[in-house]
Amino acid sequence: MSSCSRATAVAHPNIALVKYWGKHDEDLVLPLADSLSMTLDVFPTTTTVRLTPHRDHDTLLLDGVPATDEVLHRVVAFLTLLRTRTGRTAPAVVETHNTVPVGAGLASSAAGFAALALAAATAYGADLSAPGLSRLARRGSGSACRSVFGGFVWWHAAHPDDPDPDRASYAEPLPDVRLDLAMIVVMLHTGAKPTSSRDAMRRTVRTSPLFPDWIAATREDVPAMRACLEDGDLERAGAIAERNALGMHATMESATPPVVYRTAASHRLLDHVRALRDRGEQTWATMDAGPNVKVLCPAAEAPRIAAELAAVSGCPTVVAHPGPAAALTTTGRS
Ligand code: 2P0
Repeated sequence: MSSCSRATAVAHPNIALVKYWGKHDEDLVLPLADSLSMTLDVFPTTTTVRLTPHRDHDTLLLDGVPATDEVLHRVVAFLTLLRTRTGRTAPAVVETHNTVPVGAGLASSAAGFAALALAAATAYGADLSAPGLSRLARRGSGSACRSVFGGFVWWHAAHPDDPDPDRASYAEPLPDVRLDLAMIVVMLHTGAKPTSSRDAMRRTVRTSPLFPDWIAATREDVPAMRACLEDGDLERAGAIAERNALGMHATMESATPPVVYRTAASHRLLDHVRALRDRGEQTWATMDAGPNVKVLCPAAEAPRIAAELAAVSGCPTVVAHPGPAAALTTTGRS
C-alpha cells in the first residue's frame, strides 16, 4: 500500500450470532473465545483520515463535532500505534460520519474502528494484508476486526499459550454460507447506554459466577454455528444465536454490581419473538450491549415480520441483510 496522506473508508456494523464478551488481554484486545458475526448492509460509517504534519495533535470530528473524551483518547491511542508501526509522525484529522445511533448497542464502534483502520492504514502507508487490517481494527475495538469483512465472519481468539497471540487473533469471512438470513433491528431505544461495553465486559469476567459456563458454551457454539450456516440449517442457527445472546445477558446481569441493558420493552419483545415461534414463524432474537432487540428470520419473510414487530413495539424497524466488507472510497494527497 503506497502512502497517500488522505483516505476515506466506509464500513458497516456487524452483529454477532455467537458473541464476543470477555478479554484475556485488555491492551492487545484479545478475546477469551472465538465469535461469529454477520456484517450488515445498513448503518454505514464513513471516516476520512487526513495527515496534518504542521499540527501538533490529533483531532477527531464526530459528525462535525470535536470529540474530547474517551472516544478521542481511544482514537489517539490507535493512531499512535499506527505511527509507531510506520515510522511516520504526523498527527491526523479524523472525520467520522455515523448513520446509526452511537453507544446504543448497534455496533457503531465496530463500523467506526473498521473504517478508521482502513482509512488510517492507507493514509499512513501501512502495508497490510486483510488479516493484518483485521488485527489492526481489533486494537481499536474488538468487534471491529469482524467489520473489515462482509457477509458472515469468524473471529479467531488465539490460544492463550500461542507465542504470538496478537498475530493469531484476527477475523476471516466464511465463504460457503447457504442461509438466506435477514436481521430485523427493532430500535427500542437510541440513547447512549449507561455502561460502556468495555467496562461491562471487564466487570462480567471478574465477578459473574455464570461467566465460565457461558464462555465454555460459546467455544462450542462457534463451530456449531458455522456448520449451521454452511448446511443451511436456520432452525438450529437461530436457536444457538438466541441462547448464546440470552446467556451473555445472564452473565452480565449476574455481575457485581449488575450490568442491566435489557429494559421492560426488551423483555416484551423477547416474549413476542417466542410467541411468533409458537405460532410457527421462524424468528429468533439476539441482543448486544444495549436494550435493542434484533430478530433473525428468513430473508423472504423479513418485511412482513418487521411490520408486525413495528406495530407491536411502536418503534421503528430496519431490515438488514448480509452486507459488504470495509472499502476505500477515495485516496489522495492532503
Ligand atoms: C459482540 N459486543 O460480539 C459483542 C456482543 C457487544 C455484545 O463486541 O472493548 O465494542 O472495544 O473490544 O468490540 C462490543 O464490544 O468492545 C461487542 P471492546 P466492543 O459484538
